[in-house]
Amino acid sequence: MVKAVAVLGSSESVKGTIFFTQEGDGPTTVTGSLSGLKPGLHGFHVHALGDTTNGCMSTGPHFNPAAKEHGAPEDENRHAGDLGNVIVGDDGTVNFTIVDKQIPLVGPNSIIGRAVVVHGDPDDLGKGGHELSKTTGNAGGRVACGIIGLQG
Ligand SMILES: [Cu+2]
Ligand SMILES: [Zn+2]
Repeated sequence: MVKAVAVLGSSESVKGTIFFTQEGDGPTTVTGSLSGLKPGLHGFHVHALGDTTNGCMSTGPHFNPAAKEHGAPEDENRHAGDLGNVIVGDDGTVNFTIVDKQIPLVGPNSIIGRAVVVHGDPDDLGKGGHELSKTTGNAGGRVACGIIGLQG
């Protein structure tokens, strides 16, 4: 079992911790808790770079090793990093579990050393008809991020 973790923080008092586990070459299970967000849907992605020298802005675009378009987690045509939305409750917190096959912790497309990003707005999953729908899901600003690192 390979394990990883990302600790999220930001200037906007958003906080959270995201855990990743993968058994063999099976899917990766993502278990997270976030707080300090506005209620409702927030885009949640793996971005390509684990670089926070300029905050979440320097984490690059969505992780996209197969050069596809932005989409929903269940779509065939999606970025590997497209994990959809998390749904924040009225208290500003969310606890969630995502199981996904395109974000391995080992191998050439490993997400170790990349970043998870939480957005200020809903991800339209590529279907919003906005000029940004097919690249970012028009999910708004990057309100929190964390670098995905190996865990013992
Ligand atoms: Cu994103
Ligand atoms: Zn995407």
